[in-house]
Amino acid sequence: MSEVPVVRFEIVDGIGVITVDYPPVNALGPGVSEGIAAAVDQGNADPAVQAMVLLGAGRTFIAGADIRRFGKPRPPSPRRSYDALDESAKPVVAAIHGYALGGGLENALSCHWRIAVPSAKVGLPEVLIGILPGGGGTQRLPRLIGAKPALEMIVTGRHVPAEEAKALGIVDAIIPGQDLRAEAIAFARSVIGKPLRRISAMPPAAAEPGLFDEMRMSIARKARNQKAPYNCIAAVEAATRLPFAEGMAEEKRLFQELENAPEAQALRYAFFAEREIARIPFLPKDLALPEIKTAAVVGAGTMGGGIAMSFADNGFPVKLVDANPEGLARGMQRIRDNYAVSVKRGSITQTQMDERLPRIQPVERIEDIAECDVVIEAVFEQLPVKQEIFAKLDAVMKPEAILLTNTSAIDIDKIADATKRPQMVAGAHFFAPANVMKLLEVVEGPRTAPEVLGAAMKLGRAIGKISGYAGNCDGFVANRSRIYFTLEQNIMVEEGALPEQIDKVMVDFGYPMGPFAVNDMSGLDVSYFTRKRRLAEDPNYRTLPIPDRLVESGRKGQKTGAGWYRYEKGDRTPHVDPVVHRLIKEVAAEQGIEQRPFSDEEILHRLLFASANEACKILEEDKALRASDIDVMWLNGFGFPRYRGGLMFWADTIGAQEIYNQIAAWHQRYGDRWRPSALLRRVAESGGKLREAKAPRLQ
Ligand code: T1G
Repeated sequence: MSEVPVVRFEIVDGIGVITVDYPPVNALGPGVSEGIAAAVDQGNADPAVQAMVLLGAGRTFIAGADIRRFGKPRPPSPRRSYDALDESAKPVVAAIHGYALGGGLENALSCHWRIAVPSAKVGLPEVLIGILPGGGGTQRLPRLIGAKPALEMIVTGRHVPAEEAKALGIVDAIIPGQDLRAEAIAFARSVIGKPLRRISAMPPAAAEPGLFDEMRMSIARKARNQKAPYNCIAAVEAATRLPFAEGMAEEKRLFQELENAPEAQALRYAFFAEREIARIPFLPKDLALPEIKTAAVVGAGTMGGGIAMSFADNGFPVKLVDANPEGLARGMQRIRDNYAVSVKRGSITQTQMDERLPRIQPVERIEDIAECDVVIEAVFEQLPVKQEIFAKLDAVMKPEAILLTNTSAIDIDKIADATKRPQMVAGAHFFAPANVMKLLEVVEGPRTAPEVLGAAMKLGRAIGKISGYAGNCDGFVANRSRIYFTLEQNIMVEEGALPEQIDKVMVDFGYPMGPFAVNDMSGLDVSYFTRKRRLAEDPNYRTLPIPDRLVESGRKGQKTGAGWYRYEKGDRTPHVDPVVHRLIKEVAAEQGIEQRPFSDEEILHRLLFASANEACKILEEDKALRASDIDVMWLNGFGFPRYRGGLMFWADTIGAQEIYNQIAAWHQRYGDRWRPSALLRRVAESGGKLREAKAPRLQ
């Protein structure tokens, strides 16, 4: 229990003001719920108090239960805030700014009125951390707004903006929010004497027939292998069948089934890992970072356009440069088309499109971006081309400008060599499509200044990305940690596993698509030319004869109607193709490879053990900071199933010792590509957790 009260109670002209003050987000940490209950009881006992308001200090209302307390023993709360608020004899108004999420919204739903500022967001996102609302949200929200909208909110966990919350009936009024406290007190004064509206007293919510089965069917693919979404549905269903108290008991039962389940543990881990990745412990806390207000992107191709959209989507004016006028026009048209598709899909409004598009200014001359605070180069993945661009940028950009490259593999220092200011150069590796994928690898070159590294990390967050640190090496962290996944994927096909078998294993494991179907979608020729380039650089490079043969026979994937799979015209559904089976057998025979059957387990382990081993090597070399960072990269860059926590979190469900033993055996059988990482061996011998592994420089 912190010394400083986390809940304050003051009386202002007959109105009891209950303020939750538990930074950073007023989560329901130790003493908060009890503090609210005590304040409500105090207000009810004090004749000077006619009504009360509940609000949060700082930047937000209550952002929910303290997630750090889950999975740990918690002393039973003598009196929960929800009950005290619900039973209050005097009206209580929840005044919401920032976020009212989870237990925060549940406290507000236990109040008799709710008001919010225009920028506020409300939601019950518990399903996103593998649980369900455990403070009455599944019983109160359906009663207040109806079963269908409540079900949608609880099963998706989405944050609902204030205006929509008003339209749904969650909040009763939108207040300007210039002076939240004064406006809340005024509203509380206006409801004195009005009948108290207790949601718990409302009858079970009505629901159209089939509502819950429809929802179960609609989430079947996305929620496979998961339990929380289904328990959410069952809890809301209970709100349509049971009286309030019994519904609360059912909610509790369904909640307890989830709290310590592997799914919830993995999702909690992912929540905090995605916050931890922002920290670079070797950067001084008080490091002054240059402010970035204006940006430019060089290269109006698919990546350049997506990067420019990320800036515009987050309020930044951005100049898009391309020396080729047709290329620039095509790039701008692609951006307009992308926005139009998003409006059509309803993921953004026409107003948002009209606000964002003008922020992207197409320019042909590189001189026209000289005053921008940061520039991101996104041209062809060829060193000479990038060096030419950086030499030009060095000549025209203002001295304090930060120069970033979107290369996915080229040595940052070789690019920085083209400038007289290598300390201002770093990598900013976006993932395709750049305006959608949340992951951004910020690559530190050997001469990158700490301010530049810090500023690039911060910039990533400012444009809605999850910035992750990466050291300068081939493939940086994300792609490098997946190199052996791709190699094993292809070698197992040479040895007898079928592409569709491998894809089924990974889809059953939880991936949205299998690796071969993903290859067909992104085009087999892209990696074909990468392999050719690498073979030219290194004669010992392990080629992949089967995908090479596919490309050389014109099968480049979806775009040619055939790749690893066959595709019907205008349809992206992959169909197994006996032509590919024959080609695989031919190449294996030519290579003298005896083919054999594969178990699903061997397939899964070959792909993910190889990746975990390489992830350990990346950490050993200080090219990544934490194993949990690599997990965040797999979750947000490669579609790794979130409810499994990430590559290293999943590896711990197998155990470092078992993984090490298997890799050591494969090293004997297959040779150097399976050389076990020393870090992996150390973790195995110490009985440690791979997800807790860190780079030597952080030890
Ligand atoms: N518990 C503990 N710490 C939390 C927290 C929480 N609920 N929410 C945020 N933090 C920490 C976070 O780790 C970070 O710490 C700092 O606050 C800032 O967060 C009974 C069972 C509110 C939208 O799921 O979605 O209620 O890294 O970097 O980007 O039914 O945080 O600085 O040390 O994310 O501005 C339900 C989770 C809980 C909301 C703000 N609530 N939080 O985003 O800041 S379950 C949630 C968020 C529950 C009840 C049930 C976001 C945010 P640090 P941040 P942000």
